[in-house]
Amino acid sequence: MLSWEYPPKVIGGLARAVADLSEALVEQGHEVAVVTSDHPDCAPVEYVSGVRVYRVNQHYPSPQGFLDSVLYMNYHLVQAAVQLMSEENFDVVHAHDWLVAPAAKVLKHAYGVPLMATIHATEWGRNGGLHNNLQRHINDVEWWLTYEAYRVICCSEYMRNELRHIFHLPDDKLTVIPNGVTLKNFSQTHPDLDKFRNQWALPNEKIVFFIGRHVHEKGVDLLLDAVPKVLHHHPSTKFIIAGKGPMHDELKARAYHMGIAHKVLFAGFIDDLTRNSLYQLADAAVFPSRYEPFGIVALEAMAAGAPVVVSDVGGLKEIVRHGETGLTFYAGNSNSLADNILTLLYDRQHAKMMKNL
Ligand code: NHF
Repeated sequence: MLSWEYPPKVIGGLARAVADLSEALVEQGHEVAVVTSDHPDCAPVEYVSGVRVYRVNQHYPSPQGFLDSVLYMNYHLVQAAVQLMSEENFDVVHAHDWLVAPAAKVLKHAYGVPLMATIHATEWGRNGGLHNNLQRHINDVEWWLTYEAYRVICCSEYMRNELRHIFHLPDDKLTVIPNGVTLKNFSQTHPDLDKFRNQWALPNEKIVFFIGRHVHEKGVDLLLDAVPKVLHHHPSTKFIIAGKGPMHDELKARAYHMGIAHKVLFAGFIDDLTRNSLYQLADAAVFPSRYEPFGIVALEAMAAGAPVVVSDVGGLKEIVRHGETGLTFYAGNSNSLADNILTLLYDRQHAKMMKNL
């Protein structure tokens, strides 16, 4: 497996998806080696849940810019993979997203092994089109990876259509395999949940929870825009926003200027135990994405027992059946988002029913 992120380096859902897939393959009796970029807390080579993980230096030599850092990482990925593949036979090279495309192409041709590619998200989709040279370049590299790959995997019907449309991929090259989550990763919570809850909200406050990258496509700003209406109808509500990203400071400033900062708690990066506990306590877990190829976070929230409100886009629309397994709102519409959050806060029976499904 080639993946630029792998737990504990978790930037998006990709890291978790690659780890879960690798561990599941190991459980089925396969051998999996992951070559990925480094993390300060990890050894360069280690076994994690049966998966052999090689972590290479991403930032050496000191890159001039983002694309340089991607290329240097790829040289290091190739170097580590060559050491491995010269000593052992591998049946498949599986590349995840464009960031590892150069390494994937070299390894495919050097060792004559079939290359699989999973496209977790596209630059075109993330940006609602291609608006500058960097975006056009990334789109080209994504196409290049799908061109080189023997088979391309995507995670939802929505993505199948997107890839067909933007890369003109033939149908027989494309397979939809939805992501999954490992239930046991979400069962463990803080030993004293009441005490834990007191650190986050007042006893009478309901909890609305978001976790994800703070980027435009994830729609955190839409959640902030929904806060005044929710508070108007349900004043005792606390919004907990976990995660980080380029929009983080802007979002905090926005909450301040909207006069809602006292009701919105920015939690930053949180560990798994905190995440699971907040899911357990949440009256609504909200994923207001504008673009979402799959939306593994929604599955995680459901696995951890939180009732979800998601936008009706991409993979989210395929995961959540409105009124049955969660609620969906009109993507991009914070008024519709507020209404659906309020439904969960007021209709406890319904929320409980969806939670227990
Ligand atoms: O869940 C893992 C993840 C998806 O929708 C998510 C995304 C990136 O944007 O496949 O990849």
